[in-house]
Amino acid sequence: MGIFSRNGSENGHRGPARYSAFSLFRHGLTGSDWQPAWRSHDLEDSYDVVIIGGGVHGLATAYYLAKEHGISHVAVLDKGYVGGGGSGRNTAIIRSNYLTPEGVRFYDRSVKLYENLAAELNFNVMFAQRGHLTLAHNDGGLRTMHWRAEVNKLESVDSEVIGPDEIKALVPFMDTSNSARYQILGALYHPPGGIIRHDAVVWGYARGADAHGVHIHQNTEVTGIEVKNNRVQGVKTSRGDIKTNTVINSTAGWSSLISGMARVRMPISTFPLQAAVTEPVRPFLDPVIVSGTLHVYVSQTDRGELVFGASVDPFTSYSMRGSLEFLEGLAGHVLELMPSLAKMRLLRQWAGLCDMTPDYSPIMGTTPVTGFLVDVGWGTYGFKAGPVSGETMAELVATGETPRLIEAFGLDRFSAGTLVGEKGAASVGH
Ligand code: PYC
Repeated sequence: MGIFSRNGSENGHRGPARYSAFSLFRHGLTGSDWQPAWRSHDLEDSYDVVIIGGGVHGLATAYYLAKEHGISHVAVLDKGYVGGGGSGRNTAIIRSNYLTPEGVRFYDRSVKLYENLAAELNFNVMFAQRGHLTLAHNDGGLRTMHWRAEVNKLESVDSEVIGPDEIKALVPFMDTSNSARYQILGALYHPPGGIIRHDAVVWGYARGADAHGVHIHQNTEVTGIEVKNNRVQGVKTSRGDIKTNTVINSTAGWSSLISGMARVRMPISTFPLQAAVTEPVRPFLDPVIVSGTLHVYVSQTDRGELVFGASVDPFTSYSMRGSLEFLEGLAGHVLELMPSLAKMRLLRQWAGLCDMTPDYSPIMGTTPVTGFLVDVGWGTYGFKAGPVSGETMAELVATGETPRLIEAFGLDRFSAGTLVGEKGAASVGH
C-alpha cells in the first residue's frame, strides 16, 4: 500500500482519504466536500529540519525524509504559495538525455521515480512519455547529439541519433526539407522523455508530505539564518523564529540570497526565462521538440495548447515580466520549424527565474557551515530533477553521507576544478 492506509492513518497521523474511482463516485453521490490536500499549522518554536522553498525540490525532500527515514518533524517554508516559483513556471519537460555520465545517471533516476509517481503519491501527475527530439542544424550540433547518444547508451538510457526522414515520420508538420532556413540534419531521439502536469507533481508531494506529518507553511518568508560557531542554530521568518540544526536551501531564483544569509557564497547568477502558451488545438504534436540553434522548444499539452520556451534573457534580473522581444523572436523561430503554425494565437506568457552555475550542473550537498545544506543552481533544468533531488537530499540528512548520485555536484567542485560540464545538454543555447 502507498502512503495512505484505508482509513487514512499511518504512524498515528490522520492523513487524507485515498483518491479512487470509488471515492469520486461517493463524493459525487453525497455532494460531500473533499478534505484539503494539506493543512495549515501554527509555526512551532523548533523543528528537526527546516526546508526553505515549497517547490518540487523542497516538498519532495520533505516527503522522502518522512516516508523513507521517519524524520517527520520537518517544516517546509515558502514566502508565497506551494509551487508558485519555478515549479509552477517551467515547461514541464522530463528527460535524462544528458551529456556527462554523472548527469545521465542522476536524471535517469528522476525519470524512473517520475514513472511511478502517480502510484506512489496516489495523485495523477499525467506523465506522458511521448518522446523528446533535440534537433541538429549543423555539423557541430550533430556531433554533440552523437556524443550524447553514446553516453546515454553506456548508461542504459534510450537515446539515438535519427535522420530527417525519421523526424518527419514522428512530426509530419516539421519542415525537414533542404530548403528550410535552418536545415535539420538529424536529431537526438529520446523515447522516455515527455511532459508532465507540473502542478500535480507539487500538489502530490505536498499532500504526501502532509500525510506523513510534515508542516507546510505558506506565506512564511525567511528573513535570516542564525549561525553560531559555524553551525546552524535556526531561521528567522516573517512569522517568528524557529530553532533547528538543519536547514536545506531548496529555493530557485533567490538561492544565492538565501545562502548569503548563512554566509555561504554561491557561484550563481540569476536570469529570467520566458515561456508562452497558445490556444488549444487538436492534438498533432506527440514528441517534445527542442532546437538549441533556434533557441526554442515546443510541446503540446494533453489539453491541446502548445507550450513554447526560449533561452534565458540575456541579462541578470529578478524580474518575472514577459517581453515583446521574446515573443517576436520566439514566433519567428517556431515558424522556421513549423510554418503551418502561422495562424496560432498566443494565450499567455510568463517568466521564471533560473539560477545558472558556471558548468550548468546543480550545487547539492553540504556547505562549509555545518547544518546548512543546499539543493540549488538548477538553471533551466530543475523541475525534471525534483524527485531524485528530494530522494538524495533526504538520504544525506538522514545518514550524514553524501549519496553517490550527487557526489559530483558538491559546492567544493568549483575550488577543486572538477566541473561537470552540461552546457551541451541544456535545452537551448544560453
Ligand atoms: O532542460 O529540458 C530542459 C528544458 C526545457 C525547458 C527549459 N529547459
